[in-house]
Amino acid sequence: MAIWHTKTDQPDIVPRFMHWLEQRNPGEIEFHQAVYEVGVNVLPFLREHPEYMEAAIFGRLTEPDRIVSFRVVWEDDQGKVQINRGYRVQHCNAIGPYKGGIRFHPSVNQSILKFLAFEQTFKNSLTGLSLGGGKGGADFDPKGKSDREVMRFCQAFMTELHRHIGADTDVPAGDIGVGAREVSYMFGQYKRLANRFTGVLTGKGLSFGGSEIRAEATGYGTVYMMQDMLAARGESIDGRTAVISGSGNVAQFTAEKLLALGAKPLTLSDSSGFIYDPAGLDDDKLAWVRELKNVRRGRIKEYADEFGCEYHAGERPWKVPCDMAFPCSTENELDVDDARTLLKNGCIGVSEGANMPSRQSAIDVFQQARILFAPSKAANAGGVAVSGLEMAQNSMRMSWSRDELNTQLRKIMLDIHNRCEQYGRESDDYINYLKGANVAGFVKVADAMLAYGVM
Ligand code: NDP
Ligand code: 2IT
Repeated sequence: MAIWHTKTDQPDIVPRFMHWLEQRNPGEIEFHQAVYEVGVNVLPFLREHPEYMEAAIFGRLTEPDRIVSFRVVWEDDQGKVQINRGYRVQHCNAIGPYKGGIRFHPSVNQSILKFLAFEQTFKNSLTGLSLGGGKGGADFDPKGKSDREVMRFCQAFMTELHRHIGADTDVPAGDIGVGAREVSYMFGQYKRLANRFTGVLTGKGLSFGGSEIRAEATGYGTVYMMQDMLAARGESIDGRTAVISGSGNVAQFTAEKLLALGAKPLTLSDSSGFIYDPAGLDDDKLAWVRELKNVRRGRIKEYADEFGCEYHAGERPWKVPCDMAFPCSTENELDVDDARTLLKNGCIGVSEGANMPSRQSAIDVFQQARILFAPSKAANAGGVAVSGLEMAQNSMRMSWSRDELNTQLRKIMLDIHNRCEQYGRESDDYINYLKGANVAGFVKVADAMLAYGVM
């Protein structure tokens, strides 16, 4: 199918574009959703910028530079041969090497990785660093696997992936199911195969090229974004209640930063259910959660048993009354009914730690009610930003201090907030952070693509 073209003055530009995209990428519903979320702002913006339209920049950006898909074969502890499918979506390297996480989860498929890689390109642009967009993963489920099984899987996965990545080509990192353990196994295998010690992955251990603050960065950044949105309305986080979903990397450090700023986190969740602790988490309870999730790899239900609070099996936490909501587990975990419930209960702001956790209909509810809403590509950009700083440190073969990195992260998040404000302020003064993030992220990439000519 030929590349999409239309006249800029057509009123139905968004549905026409989406029709073209859906025909071209049948069945990839998460990818359609992610493109719509950007297109709904960027396509009308093109009316004032026909140079981008004539060069078909947005259409080109919906086609990844390349997708690598490969077989991953490994042996489990019983000696049985297991087969998984691995991918790397190298979406766009217009402004820097492909950069983005690796996800290990049974739901991983091409549509999910295309949506994540597409989002990553705009997110990475927003950080102000020189980072292109990519994403990878496999339909491997680390749950219930022994450390040795995870190690053998990671080594088998990297045995193919290593030929497609490199410190100046494509730099993967963690995502769902991929944390310090998995990054270490993959980095070790890359180093062995390539016989090179380079910054080819981020999120590494501190003794082998990792960066201070990388583990904390996504969660901290998600809270900094909420802090900046509240400040723009002359308000603060101190004393406010927060509902958090997830209990992995992003959720844990969202809770940690909220506590440091005087807020009260009330919930955490995993794919089995959520805990509601009306007394609020504290530093000791959070340390216990860290041990539960990162060392023992147990279920969040155990928190309710340990600290004597409510556990809601098979449910998400959005019905718990709160001032602020932080979805930090996965895509489409917050729907239109959840959004209405949050509003009814007095929620004044949402900052997305996960990627695309709110459905479009939920976003519409938040924006129509004029509450604060920071979309994932702005709110969770702190993680990849500190990955960018890890790459810079690796290139220099030096390390910055924790304080230095936290100061840089804080400034990057404030700059992102301000870029969203610059492009997203509406006639009634409401800051549409989604529009701001989409347009600001697009413009930088689009200008680079225009400069390169037709390719
Ligand atoms: P983790 O693997 O550390 O934690 C994931 C958490 O989400 C777990 O509590 C997990 O529960 C839950 N979860 C995962 N899938 C589902 C599902 N289908 N339904 C319900 N719960 C689910 O991952 P991260 O914390 O790193 O990632 C969380 C989100 O943040 C993802 O959307 C990721 O893309 C995004 N993100 C991560 C960044 C990072 O630096 N790590 C950076 C930017 C965004 P269970 O254990 O039961 O599966
Ligand atoms: O979604 C994301 O931004 C990540 N999983 C982190 C990517 C990175 O390269 O640090």
